[in-house]
Amino acid sequence: MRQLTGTSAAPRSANMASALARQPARRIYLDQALIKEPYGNPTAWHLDNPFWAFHSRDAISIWIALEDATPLNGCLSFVPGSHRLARYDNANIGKDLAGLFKIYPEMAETDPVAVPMRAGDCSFHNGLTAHGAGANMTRRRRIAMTAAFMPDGCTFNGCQDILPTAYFESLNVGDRLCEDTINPIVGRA
Ligand SMILES: O=C(O)CCC(=O)C(=O)O
Repeated sequence: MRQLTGTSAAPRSANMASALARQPARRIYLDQALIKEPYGNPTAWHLDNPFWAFHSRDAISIWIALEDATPLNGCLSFVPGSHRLARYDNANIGKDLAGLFKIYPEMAETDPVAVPMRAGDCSFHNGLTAHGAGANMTRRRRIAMTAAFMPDGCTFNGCQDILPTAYFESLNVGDRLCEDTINPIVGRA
């Protein structure tokens, strides 16, 4: 479940995201807990931004390990450079782990990189970077959280995703997503 809790934004990480993407200002788009239960399934390869209510080649996700994340309990893996190959076509996060590579066979030419983390570590990835997570083969939950940062000035693409229904229904495709109570500015370069 994706949840919008804009006021819990972490300004320091948003500032880092702005600096990484060389964007003058950045809004929070979503945050959510990511709990992989004991013996939980893998997370299929996917891109983040095509699920969202705006399209941008400069959106950034942060993933924060709240417990150690290891290859055994389902740390993230990434395909380096895949954001340069991505369009906005995406695969579902379902049982077909490799569905994304049927859409983008060229991404499968690069070896993925697993990124184990200690609790408190984080990674940033472009919203068009191919990533997934392994199964949790352990007896304990793997607990993480993520937030998505949207460059200021992005426009609504017609997809509701996590937008509250009343706000979604007030929008027309092409409107700027600049409602500060929903997507506050949380970082400046
Ligand atoms: O934490 C996970 O298992 C996967 C998270 C992920 O891929 C995402 O939030 O886009």
